[in-house]
Amino acid sequence: MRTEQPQTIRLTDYRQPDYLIDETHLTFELFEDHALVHSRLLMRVNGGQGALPPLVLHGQELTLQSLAFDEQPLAVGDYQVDAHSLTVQPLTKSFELVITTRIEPQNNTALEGLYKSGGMFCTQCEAEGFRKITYYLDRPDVMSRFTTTVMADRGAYPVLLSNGNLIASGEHEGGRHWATWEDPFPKPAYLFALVAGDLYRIDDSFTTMSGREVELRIYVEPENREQCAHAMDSLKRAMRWDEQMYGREYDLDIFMVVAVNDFNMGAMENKGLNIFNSSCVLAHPNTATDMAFQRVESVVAHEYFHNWSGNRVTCRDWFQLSLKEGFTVFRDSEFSADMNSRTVKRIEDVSFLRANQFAEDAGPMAHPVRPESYMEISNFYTLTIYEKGAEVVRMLHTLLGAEGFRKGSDLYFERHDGQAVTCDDFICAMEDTNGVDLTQFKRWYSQAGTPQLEIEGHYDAATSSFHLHCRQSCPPTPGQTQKLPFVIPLRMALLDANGQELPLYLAGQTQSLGTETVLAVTEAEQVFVFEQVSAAPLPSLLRGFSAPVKLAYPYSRDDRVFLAQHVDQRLLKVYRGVLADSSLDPAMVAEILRLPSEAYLIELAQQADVEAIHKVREWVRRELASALADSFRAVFQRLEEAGGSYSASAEAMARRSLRNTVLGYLMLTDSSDTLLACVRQFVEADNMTDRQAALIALVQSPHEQEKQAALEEFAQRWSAYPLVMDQWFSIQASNPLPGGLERVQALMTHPAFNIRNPNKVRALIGAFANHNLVNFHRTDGAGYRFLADRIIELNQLNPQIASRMLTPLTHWRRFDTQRQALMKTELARIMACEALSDDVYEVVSKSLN
Ligand code: 0A1
Ligand code: ZN
Repeated sequence: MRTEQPQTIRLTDYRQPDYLIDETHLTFELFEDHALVHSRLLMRVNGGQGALPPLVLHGQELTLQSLAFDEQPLAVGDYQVDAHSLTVQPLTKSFELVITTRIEPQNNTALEGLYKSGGMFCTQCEAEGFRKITYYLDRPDVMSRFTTTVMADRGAYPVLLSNGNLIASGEHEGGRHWATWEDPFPKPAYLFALVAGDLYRIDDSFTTMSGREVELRIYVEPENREQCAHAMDSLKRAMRWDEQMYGREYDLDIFMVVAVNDFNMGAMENKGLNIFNSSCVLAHPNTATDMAFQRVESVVAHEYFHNWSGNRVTCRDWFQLSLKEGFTVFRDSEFSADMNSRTVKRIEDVSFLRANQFAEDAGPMAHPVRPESYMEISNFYTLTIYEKGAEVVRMLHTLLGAEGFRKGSDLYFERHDGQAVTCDDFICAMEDTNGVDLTQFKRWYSQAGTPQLEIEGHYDAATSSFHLHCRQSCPPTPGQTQKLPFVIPLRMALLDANGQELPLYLAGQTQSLGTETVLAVTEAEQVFVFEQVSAAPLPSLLRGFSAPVKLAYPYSRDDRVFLAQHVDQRLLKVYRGVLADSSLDPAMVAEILRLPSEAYLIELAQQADVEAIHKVREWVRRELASALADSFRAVFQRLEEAGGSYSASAEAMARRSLRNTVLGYLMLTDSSDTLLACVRQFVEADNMTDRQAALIALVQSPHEQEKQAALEEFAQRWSAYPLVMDQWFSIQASNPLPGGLERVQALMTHPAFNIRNPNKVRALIGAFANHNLVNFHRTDGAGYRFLADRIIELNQLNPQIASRMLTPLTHWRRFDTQRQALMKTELARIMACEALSDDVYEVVSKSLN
């Protein structure tokens, strides 16, 4: 057990920095067994009269080689160094500090700071990785102009990149070369980036709305050169969209994207030099599924959008993380909605939020969109900050309307360009442009937990009025027992017996609100009275999921079927009708056929019975499969005929989505024809979406021979493609058939598996613990023990990934007492480890509390 606790950082302790850094000049000498970082900082005291405060620079895992103040080398007694900082006493208000540190990128398995991914050097500095490169004021409110020189062996590292524009380059003796990059925009250190490697470059260009020409470059390892077209295309569409929808233009002459195989997250928005997990760049129909194509599109857009929401206007401190992340996720999801089917995108986002963010909000790590404290900031790149944060921005958009929202965002960007600001500043810009008071709305930023909204409707025939009684509450979360009412935008309509929307007249208002409106629920209890309602209506509530709440309305079963489709009475009939209607969007039909995920059903339950949930869900799937078999066959046939050869269009993706959903159902019926069709699809598919869908259906089927043959064939054919092998691992890890743990343990020794690669960890260990619930929650606790062992191993190698893998164990309160005990035993075992990282310590200690 570690003896000393990590420090807790609190929002209320925020203070302005004592010193500022006007210019940062870096020189990197890269070698195989170490790197030297020379840093020259032009600094000055931040305001303040009187005595100069000591200068405390952040620094971690650095070997200090030399330190000079205004060209005077400092002797050992002139400064103090500990594990986290370097302290010196400045004697003048402004000064130049020159520091040389030595680091070992080749031994950096945490993938934070400067590290090696395969044969390439790269960086990841958000949130606090820069301090592992050199001593610095590593906080987002210290913004500086950077100039960076990279020196390395020309043969092994022909490409040398950093932020901004290339201003000079040249040769050194001994086969080495160098390049100097200058970034004209002041930025915090977390947006710094450097890349050195042997990379292939794909070029394109973009003309901005003011007519400037921007060079676009994607750098990848040479074998991936054919897989970049979709990312480049997405980038150009994102650039155009941000001009059209937000009036935001790109600001440098060059925009670069680099794909790396070893990366803790999806991607990083470093100024002018985005670094991506290769899984979020590479996409070719032969190797990537339609889902992967959509992910590439949205992540490329997300990182690009950060250039304004994050870089030009950045965060004052890390408590404001959602300021950039919530806003940027909202922006990227609107972009995806505009590029694809808006409805399908919304359903996907909402399902994901409900299954995962709601669980986070109900667990031991629950925190507000603006947290109040943390031990390790890396633990706060959460679904609450990103997805719930985006819902909060979406609610503002709903309440202010598209135009009001746009005016607010224009003012926000204009007022705060070049600044490091807070969520309050964002809200203030919205208030100032729209003349509204959002004080109560801001509780979404300060109160954690998922609000409950209970609504009852009463019709009064005597007065032709309909009363909507709304009651809101929010469960307690760690550190917050009492909650005040939120502002909940409730988009709603009233339907008559034919499913027609009725005109809405709120009591006391003379004008009709039209047939759909957004009510603001602001009180703990509140009644809305609608008049001129001639018969008892059926309310349609929380349309478009207008607020991230749990809605309870005592709908009858009939009401629900009616809401899904106005005419039919029974679910099967609804499904049959939907399947027969070839005019419907196939992607939408696929969504309708998708049952709620096991994770969502567990989230809904007070105490979840994992086996019962799995069995009942499987039983429903089988029942649907046999009752609707004819309809499914007809659809499968119809879509095959419509199919033709591969296309990447939205329509073709929608068809594949429905056809493969239907194939999944058909494979649950005992039909040899279907088995043949599935094997044929696996063998003959001209794209990865269809091939993978067939493989999943085979793997989850009882047909051992066909399954093994397909798995082997797949592994042989794609062994040279790491991202395809990730799919192969993940399909097997998610297979709910008995023996799941043993299969995963065997795969750990497969030559393509590597615990140092985060994508592999997610594909095998993550998929098992998060998507194979019956096997993970085995009653003998072996699933938990396996996960805890891997976390202990990862804690040494990569604390961020170790900590992320902990999530399923932290939800122990959801399960029966026997499982709770087993899960807690594993958490306690992890807690007892020596040398526990801050990352793992924070999550384990909070979940055992
Ligand atoms: N800002 C990035 C996410 C990111 C955060 C941390 C990282 O390393 C620990 C890497 C990326 C984004 O939102 O895309
Ligand atoms: Zn982001």
